[in-house]
Amino acid sequence: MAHQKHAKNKGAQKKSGKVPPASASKPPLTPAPTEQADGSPKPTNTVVVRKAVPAKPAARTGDGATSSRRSYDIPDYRLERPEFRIFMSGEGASLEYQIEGDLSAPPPPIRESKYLSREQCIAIYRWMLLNRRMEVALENLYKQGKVVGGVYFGLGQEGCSCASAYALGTDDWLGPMIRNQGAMLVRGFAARDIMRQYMAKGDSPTWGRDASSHFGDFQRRNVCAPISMLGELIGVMAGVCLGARLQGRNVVGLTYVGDGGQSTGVTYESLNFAAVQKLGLVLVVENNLWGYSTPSDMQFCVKDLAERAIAYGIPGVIVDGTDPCQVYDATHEACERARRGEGPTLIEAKMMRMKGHAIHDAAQYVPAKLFEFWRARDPIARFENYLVNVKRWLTPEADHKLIADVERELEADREAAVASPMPDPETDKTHQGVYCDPSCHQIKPKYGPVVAKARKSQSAPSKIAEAAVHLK
Ligand SMILES: Cc1ncc(C[n+]2csc(CCOP(=O)(O)OP(=O)(O)O)c2C)c(N)n1
Ligand SMILES: [Mg+2]
Repeated sequence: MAHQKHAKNKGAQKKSGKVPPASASKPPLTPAPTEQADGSPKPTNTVVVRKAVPAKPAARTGDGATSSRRSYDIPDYRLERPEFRIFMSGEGASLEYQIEGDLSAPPPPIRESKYLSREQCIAIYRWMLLNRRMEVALENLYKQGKVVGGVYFGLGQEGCSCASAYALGTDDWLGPMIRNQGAMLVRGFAARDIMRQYMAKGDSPTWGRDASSHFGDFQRRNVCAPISMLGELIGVMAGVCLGARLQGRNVVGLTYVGDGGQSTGVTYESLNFAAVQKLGLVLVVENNLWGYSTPSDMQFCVKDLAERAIAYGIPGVIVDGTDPCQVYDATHEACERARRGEGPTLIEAKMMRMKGHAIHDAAQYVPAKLFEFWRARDPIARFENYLVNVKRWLTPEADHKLIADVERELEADREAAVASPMPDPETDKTHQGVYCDPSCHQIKPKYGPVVAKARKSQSAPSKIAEAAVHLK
């Protein structure tokens, strides 16, 4: 959400509805008009990911000099743009975060998707339900002492995880982070695999050798395992796209980084590399307002993280991360762009981390009013209302049946996962190795022989050819 970074700008923004220039060096953004006067979605409105390019040079200024100010286009598809800020107050034992702003608005409607059919919307809703129910089951397993290590939750972020992964094609790649367990489900991992992994079972994806969601599947599902060092996965996914291109294909590499993680140096290096090489990276910046106990207002000074796209020279777009239709449309268009070889897209998904960082964190530092505000924007409840009452694509009976089916499936998976054996060091000799050695397996190109040829580009062809040769 476009939370208020500086209280002094507040009045100006409210009046004009536009973001005022923060300083002479920061060009003003011009959000695209996306809604009707009453805030409801325009039926014909489409999510168009536009490149953050400078608009025409500004007209002459009054004193006769030509202004060198440029403006950039960052589409913002949300149907509400909450304005508030979180700040620290008090000292010593009474130090706390407080919130300032209007939190009284009713939750916005779901924006109609330009691409999703009735069946696809229901499929995403089902994934979101499974995502949530699985995390509830994991919390209970943890409390029963069955989980080895911690548990991470994506509560409130299910729409973002599931709808973004749903936009991928079979040939595309996913690089999820710890909160994207919904994306893992959509990509074909069963809930029982994820639960086994958390319990370090012998038949879990890593045979009990690694914790939480640190597993992937290069062979069948095209999933890179999450990397805990924040931002590192972006470079890996850029590498996946580059590797595929050298084998003659443009694939999508969808990955995620948080509002905290995007501050790392490697995020800049990787995204810049992907931009220069026009790799098919789709980066969802999950701005869930907190990085551990640091609010985003104390993490960065730009108003919206999508603005960072301008500096990379790639398209940036803002969506409501609690609205699966917005997330899907923006990701879908970014994927199409990636497959056409046009390069990366940065999607900022604004939402709220509705639990602590992990299960050990009660998130008492979060102002209660903020939780209340976002609870009313629960992605599952709002999408359910959209499907049942707005679109009437699900009857209440069909909805109850779908929920019961998900619960039944989940319960069967939970039982199977609990019944799985722990690894046995005596008998499990084939799975002892943590690292591969040269005799372990052959690493082969996935798509075919490496073809070193210059990428088509209007700008700097010699530089690009050089890069391709160098990387060969
Ligand atoms: C490079 C790096 N620095 C610090 C950490 C420790 N750390 C793990 S998660 C986290 C907070 C992440 O916040 P954010 O990126 O906003 O993601 P969220 O947890 O909100 O999804 C931190 C600081 C890390 N894993 N890697
Ligand atoms: Mg965060």
